[in-house]
Amino acid sequence: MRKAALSGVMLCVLVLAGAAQSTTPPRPFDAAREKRLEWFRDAKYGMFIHWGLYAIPAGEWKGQRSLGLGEWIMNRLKIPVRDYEPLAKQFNPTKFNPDEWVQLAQDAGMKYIVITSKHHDGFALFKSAASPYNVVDATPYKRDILKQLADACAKRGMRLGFYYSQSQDWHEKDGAGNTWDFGPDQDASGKELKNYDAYLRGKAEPQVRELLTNYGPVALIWFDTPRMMTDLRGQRFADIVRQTQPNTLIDGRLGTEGDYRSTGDNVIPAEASTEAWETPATINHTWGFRKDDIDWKRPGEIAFKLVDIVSKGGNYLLNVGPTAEGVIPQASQENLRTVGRWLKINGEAVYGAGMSPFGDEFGEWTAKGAKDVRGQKLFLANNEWRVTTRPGKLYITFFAEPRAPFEIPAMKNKLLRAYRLADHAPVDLKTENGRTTFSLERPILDPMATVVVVEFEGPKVEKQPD
Ligand code: FHN
Repeated sequence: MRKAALSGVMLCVLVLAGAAQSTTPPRPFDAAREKRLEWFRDAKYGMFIHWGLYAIPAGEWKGQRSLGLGEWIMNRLKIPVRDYEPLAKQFNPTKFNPDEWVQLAQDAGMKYIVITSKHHDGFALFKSAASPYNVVDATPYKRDILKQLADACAKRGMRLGFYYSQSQDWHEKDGAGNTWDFGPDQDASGKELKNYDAYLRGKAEPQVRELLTNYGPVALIWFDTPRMMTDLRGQRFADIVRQTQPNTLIDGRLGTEGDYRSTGDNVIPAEASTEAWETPATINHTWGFRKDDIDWKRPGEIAFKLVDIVSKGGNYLLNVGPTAEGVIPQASQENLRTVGRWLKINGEAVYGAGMSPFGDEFGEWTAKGAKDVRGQKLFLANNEWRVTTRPGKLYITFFAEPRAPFEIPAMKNKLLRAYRLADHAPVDLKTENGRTTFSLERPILDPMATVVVVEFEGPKVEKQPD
């Protein structure tokens, strides 16, 4: 019965695992790429920052509320460049304190920061010779945001990467995306109607070169929404990165040549993967600040998503959206810091930890053909516990009181001992008929997430055949 159910599940997995993630097949082993990825694979948790002129309207334009993402307001309301561009004259983030931002990321337990250097609206948060539409040349603030953040990161040992919208640039007549001022990018047959290469060569490529030249070591470039990004065009960006800073990672949305896979926004795959990957995620429902969105993810949700992702082999890049003044909303800060306090005690289960050797704990594909909100086959997730690993150790993180007694998934290795990670209190293991169980004192130590370490013989879990 169990076998039949499992093979049904396996079938769905074969058909659909790619659908929840990327459609590209796993790439051959590349030693140089693996070396570049070493820090990324250990880091697990990063801070995404979406900041730009869109923080000024913050979801409302001339009394009209724009729906959806705060940073898309120009596009959603079809605001002409001549009306949107003057926002730069109001951009004066006097409360921006880069040290506080980096401190927040550190308090939160995040190991890298990725900030929007230029989003789709075309405005750069850095001094650029390629376009005067930047924070130094076009605003009363006049100071390079990225330079200040790069200095603060360097001082505090925080890795810094830059988001760069390579394709969409609504400010430029030849960039992709601004159909309301400059007409469609392509006709129905796919023929390009703008001089897209003029934009790429005149603004995007030089700006990416500036980012890689003027701010010290760049952990990664986070390209996004690769429209009309042919292999040749993508390769031009990849060449700039590789030639300027060979250790800089390229995310999965350049359109070609990424070092790791980026999932869809807020998408956590149903299953584990050995390929490096990252989930970019919002902490409320927008990336750029919106004054009406205060629906923050709670610390428990954030902790669950982080451990869920790590147990599947990925990284969690969690976004904050600062206000136009330069303040990261207080409530989101508090939630991040709560998770950071948990990580201070339980980080061994997260940083540098390996994925689950099991997988059944993730849940199963529905057998009834139901679809999720994205129209894909529904995965019925189990969110009670997750497993991460280090040589000779399993970290079982409980997000709810475990069923008592809790049965450790079957494995061939001899189990040696168990204890709570937070206080090292021993946990008794009981083995009967080849099944090992334990019970935790109630209520469990930390209702947000309690980690039990189980030590076993040998470096790696050897699974029992089903
Ligand atoms: O259009 C962008 C969006 O504004 C945001 O930057 C996200 C982050 O992953 N990327 C695009 C949508 O996928």
